[in-house]
Amino acid sequence: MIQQIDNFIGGELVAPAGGRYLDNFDPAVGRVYSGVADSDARDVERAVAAAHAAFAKWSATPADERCRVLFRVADIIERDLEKFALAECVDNGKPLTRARTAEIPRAVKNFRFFATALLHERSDLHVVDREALNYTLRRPRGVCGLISPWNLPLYLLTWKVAPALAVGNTAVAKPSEVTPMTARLLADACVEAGLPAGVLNIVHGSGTQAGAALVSHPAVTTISFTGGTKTGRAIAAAAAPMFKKLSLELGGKNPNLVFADADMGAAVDASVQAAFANQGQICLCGSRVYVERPAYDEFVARFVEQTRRLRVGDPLDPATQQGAMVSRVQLEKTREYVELARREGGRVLSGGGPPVELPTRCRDGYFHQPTVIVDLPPECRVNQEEIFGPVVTIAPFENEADAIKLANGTEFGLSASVFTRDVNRAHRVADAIQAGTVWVNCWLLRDLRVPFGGMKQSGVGREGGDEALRFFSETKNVCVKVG
Ligand code: TXE
Repeated sequence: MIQQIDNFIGGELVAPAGGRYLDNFDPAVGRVYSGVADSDARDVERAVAAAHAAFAKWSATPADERCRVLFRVADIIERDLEKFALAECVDNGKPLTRARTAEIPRAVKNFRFFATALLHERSDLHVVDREALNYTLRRPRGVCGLISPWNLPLYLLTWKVAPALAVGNTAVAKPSEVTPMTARLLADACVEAGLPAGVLNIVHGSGTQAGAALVSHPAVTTISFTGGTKTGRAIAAAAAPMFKKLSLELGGKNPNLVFADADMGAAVDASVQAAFANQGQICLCGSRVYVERPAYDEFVARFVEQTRRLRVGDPLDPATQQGAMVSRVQLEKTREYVELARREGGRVLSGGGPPVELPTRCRDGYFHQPTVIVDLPPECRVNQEEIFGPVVTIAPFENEADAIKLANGTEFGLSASVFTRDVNRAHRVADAIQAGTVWVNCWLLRDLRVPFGGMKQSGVGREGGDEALRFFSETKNVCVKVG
């Protein structure tokens, strides 16, 4: 009998109203290893009612007590790090080492950061001559709907849960149906930490059924979503007529610009990381690399050599650097894009198909080699659409203006990296790139204090730091006449 993952509603594990479960696959072996509640509007109704009932008390709980509870949740995840890391690895296919050293510790940090950030919040006071005082109150918004994807399952879920709860909201979370296991463990951590029943509820199931019911529920005031741009569009359309407060973190097609004066070794290291970390399944991955012409040949040779050395294998093996892709759908999508690249005139310099050697256990897993493609024009589909797999394209550019034009030449605007030793150019180019985050001589150095989000079709709104606390708060001005 495989484990069935139930919903977490009102502090208890509850079977879905319809009694149905979706298959949950271990992508490294290509087999079902658990079932996940296939919830519908009835389950969402129940979860929203529990969140609604818990709101008055939780929002009135002193901030330092809320902070203490969230800290306890962080401590429990940290204590059980191995259990969480294994769950994320088996659900998602990512190397266990990555889950253990990056994703789960970052989820712990989310809870600690937002719990303490709350204690440092300031409020504004504006004085109008001797006539009036205006002060600004920030209050929790009520029940928040938190919808998260499968690529960084616990990190992106807690990135929403922690600030929403810290501010005093209650929440109904809908994790990705493809990777539900860490959310299931989070429910246990919340109970053990003493989080009052109903403050966090977790409803599992498909996006079109459970997710859509959450978005359209009239008692859910606020929706925070991370996922694909197409889904974001559907959610925005459903939420807009109800005037819900909305944050959308969507896809990316992020450029890496490497100027000829850059430290080539560092640029190659960071660009390989940016292209293939988490099998290329991070919205911030640098999937289009542009290199200044004089450095192009050297960069490509070093990049390909380093890519070939990446070890693809069993995610449980500590030596593995590239695990399995999350699902058969994602694997097929990646294969189709590689075929498309060939038809569009691209030359595959490395990878391009399944790995040659895999342990027997992983024979039916969803693996794809890290793949490097050159000779594709900037406007082709492979250079315009988000693949979300281990595929990178490299092309030359002639000068700074050309580099900026290429960087900005897609409908996305999530992040970018610039590699140069010229500090003036670094600032100039960073300013000209249309992206929510620009890294200079690095990739994915994250600071939870800074605003995070995308321009153009990469999203609406900003999360992170104060922005998150403000997003999950209602703002009210009180004007008091003096004298
Ligand atoms: O994302 P979805 P998927 C991108 C990436 C990937 C594509 C699809 O390009 O290939 O999205 O991946 C829920 N109403 N990113 O299918 O469908 C869904 O159940 C309400 C980028 O996983 O957007 C899940 O919980 N909810 C990304 C969540 O939305 C709905 C990370 C995300 O699912 C819904 C992951 C609906 N109508 C994928 N439909 C990033 N930017 O980090 C789905 N959902």
